[in-house]
Amino acid sequence: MDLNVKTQNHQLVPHKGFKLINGTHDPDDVDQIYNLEIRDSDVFVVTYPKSGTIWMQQILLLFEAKGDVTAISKLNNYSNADLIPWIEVNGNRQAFITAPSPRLRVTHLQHHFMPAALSQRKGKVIYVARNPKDVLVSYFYFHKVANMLETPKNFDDFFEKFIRGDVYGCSWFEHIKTWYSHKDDMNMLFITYEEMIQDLHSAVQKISLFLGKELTDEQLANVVKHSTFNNMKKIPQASYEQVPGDLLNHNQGTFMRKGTIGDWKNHFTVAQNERFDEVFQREMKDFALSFIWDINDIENQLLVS
Ligand code: PPS
Repeated sequence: MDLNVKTQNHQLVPHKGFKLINGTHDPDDVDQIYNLEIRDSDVFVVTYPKSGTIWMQQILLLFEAKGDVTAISKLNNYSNADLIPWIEVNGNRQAFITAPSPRLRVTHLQHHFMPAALSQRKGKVIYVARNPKDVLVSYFYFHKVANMLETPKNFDDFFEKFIRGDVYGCSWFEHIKTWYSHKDDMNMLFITYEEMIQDLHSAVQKISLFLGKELTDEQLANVVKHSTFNNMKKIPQASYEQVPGDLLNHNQGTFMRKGTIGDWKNHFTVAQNERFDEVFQREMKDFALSFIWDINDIENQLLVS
């Protein structure tokens, strides 16, 4: 999420079935994204917040640098988010028009705002999805850290807000269902955070194939090495460490927080979990997608295979 725009209040502004952040997004500008001309080399990473955006940004930057992490570290910017900007943030749409190829961008926007040309199979889209229970927990902590988001009263209150979709990104369920329903209209790779945790090497290989990247085995191995959680945590650009304290309250936590699967178990009460499952079943009943809910699921899967 873009942290470089200082906002005076944390108001979410309803706009065409979505919510924009006052001061960070300009509704008129966001509306014009739909008409952008798209080049075949354009790549949009689409995520619901806290689903692994910065992770994918790091992987794409490493592809461009052929796995050379020093090339990224030398770039004199706040963070990966500046190097692969958010298309919806004030000023970024205009810059996109004349930017040199390849134009790599990220977005949390819903599908209906995005360039119509994507649905004519121009450019590429990578949708990263994450188990919504872990998204909720990650988003709760991020609200405490990020200046432009309202500090949550407590976890219970935030839980209800997330379920209602009363957060930036709106309903997790609507986001994933809408985007997924358009996956065959566009050149889209749909990938999950959990499969990246499970086998980062295979995931990176899959992304590289999708983007038509020609990397040697050694370069690919370097992309993997420098996009692990522990290594990214050490790189200031990848961990938002350089973002000034008035935008990101570093005393309240870190952007690269835990980077794991199943942290929801440390936060949800039994009642909250039952309620979440109920909503999940209702919302996702016609949607054939399964998530790894617990790190032990991976171990069980490995035992079975
Ligand atoms: S944002 O603010 O929406 O752009 O956040 P986003 O980058 O989408 O998500 C942040 C969470 O992704 C975790 N992360 C990673 N996990 C595992 N491996 C790697 N390499 C990695 N990089 C980022 C990050 O720690 C946040 O999740 P939580 O659960 O809070 O740790």
